[in-house]
Amino acid sequence: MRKSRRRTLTGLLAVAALGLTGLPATAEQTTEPDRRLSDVIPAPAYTSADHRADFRIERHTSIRTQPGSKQAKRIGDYLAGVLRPATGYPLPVNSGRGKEKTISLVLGDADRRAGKQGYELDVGKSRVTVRANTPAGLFAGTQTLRQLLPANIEADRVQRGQHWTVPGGKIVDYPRFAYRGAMLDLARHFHSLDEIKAYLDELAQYKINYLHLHLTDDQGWRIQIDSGPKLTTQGGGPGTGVDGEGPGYLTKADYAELNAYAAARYITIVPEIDMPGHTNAAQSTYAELNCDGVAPPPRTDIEVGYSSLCIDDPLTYRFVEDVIRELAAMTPGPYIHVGGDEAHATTDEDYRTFMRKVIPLAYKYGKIPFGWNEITKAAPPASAVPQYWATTTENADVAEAVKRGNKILMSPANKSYLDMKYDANTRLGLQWAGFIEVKDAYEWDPGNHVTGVPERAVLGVEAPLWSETLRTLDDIEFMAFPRLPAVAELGWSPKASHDWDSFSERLAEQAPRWELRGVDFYRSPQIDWP
Ligand code: NGO
Repeated sequence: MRKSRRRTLTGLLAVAALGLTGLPATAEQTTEPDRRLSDVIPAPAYTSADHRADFRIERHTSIRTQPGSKQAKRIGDYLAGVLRPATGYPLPVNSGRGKEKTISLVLGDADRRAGKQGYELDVGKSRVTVRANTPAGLFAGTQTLRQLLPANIEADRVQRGQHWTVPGGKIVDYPRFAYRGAMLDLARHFHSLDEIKAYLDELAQYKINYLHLHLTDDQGWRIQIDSGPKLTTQGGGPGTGVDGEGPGYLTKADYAELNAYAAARYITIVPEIDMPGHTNAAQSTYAELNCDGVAPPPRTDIEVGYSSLCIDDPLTYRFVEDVIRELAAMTPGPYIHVGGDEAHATTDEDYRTFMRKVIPLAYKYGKIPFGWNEITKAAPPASAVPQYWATTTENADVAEAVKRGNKILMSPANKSYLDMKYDANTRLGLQWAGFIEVKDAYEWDPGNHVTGVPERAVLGVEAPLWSETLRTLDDIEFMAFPRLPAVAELGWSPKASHDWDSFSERLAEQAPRWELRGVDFYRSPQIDWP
């Protein structure tokens, strides 16, 4: 039904453009299909429409935020910043006269179901109220409001003649899983501060609340560590990265800036130092990190599984502790990822020895460790988070970890890896875990994917993006969109709302928004794009 509505309107637009209707030239912009409260990604938990209560943002609309709350004010400013360019309206925050139509951002007393991350959105004729128990919930609610406006709201210039209507009614919304993540690999190719910020801007709109940064690997070391200055100047310097084309690193100041930028979008950074394998960048920089004391040459190929820190050498643990101490000190979030994947050059016994020394170091510096699912072999404490990246739906070690109380982060490579090619013709990406079309990324259930890992044992979902084949922000965007919103919906929306037809229609409506924001994306043949 909705498709035919869109087609009719497209026809109307074409006629209007030809000037055959006698409508003023600007009228074509006002004929965008009405949006519905449920036309949002991720799908809201509960909506109830009231067609007589549509709200229209007008020249004199103002934004009011919870008195006394700096965070609410900051969210109001962020929202105003999003709405001003296309509307051209002043949208004052907390300085209107009080009689005008308002968008109110209220903290406290939200519906109990909203919990710590959800919100209530009430749209009436003269007021929109977003209400939440926490600033994170309030921010999430404003992201919904953004998507409820016509796509042109994303334009960076005033859209004359456009009516800025929000559909009337009520939403109560909250996430299925507490953790909804994306991951970016800075080691294979460094991505600049501005590129990471641009990615954060997009993630925030889909209620992603964690960004995991893969900071070190065989090909490069991308985070400043004062106790090992050559890690970045040499290990992240000129010639590093796949094909020697991805040099660069984050200074501590960059990293602080990034954390603040993420925090303003209610996103927490999870930094990863991969070990005991994937360590060639460090070992080719500091010879003493090798058992034989000889530094191997730097690597710019994409082989995996050949490097290992020297498990029996106390110096290894002094190095690791220095790194974890410094990283913990500069990381405001609760987590540090210690890697642990593909340690094929380390025996199982050595792997356990290593992890049993390293995991406590994370706790020692006040952080909860994450590790790729191999970490379950070392039986980490129940609060540690194994990240499932395997392509199988059976994994005895992970099922055992669940019995011991660990919650699992789900990012199966054959479902949620954004670096897998869409199909055989995709010019970027890898294919070791198979092709992943949008529908493949959407059609799986994180709460029932691995035997022995039921919904209650799932912390959330993550969509990792490895950078072996990526260079630019366009490359990142092309692989992330439209699959990232699919994973975001799996992480946020109630299982009962899961529906490919609905999702694919809502996804199609994101396209004009991406175009207006200059976000590159893959025009999957599975979607009926406008
Ligand atoms: C694997 C491997 C990474 C690769 C990635 C490419 C994990 C956890 N380890 O995922 O080193 O970059 O695949 O898809």
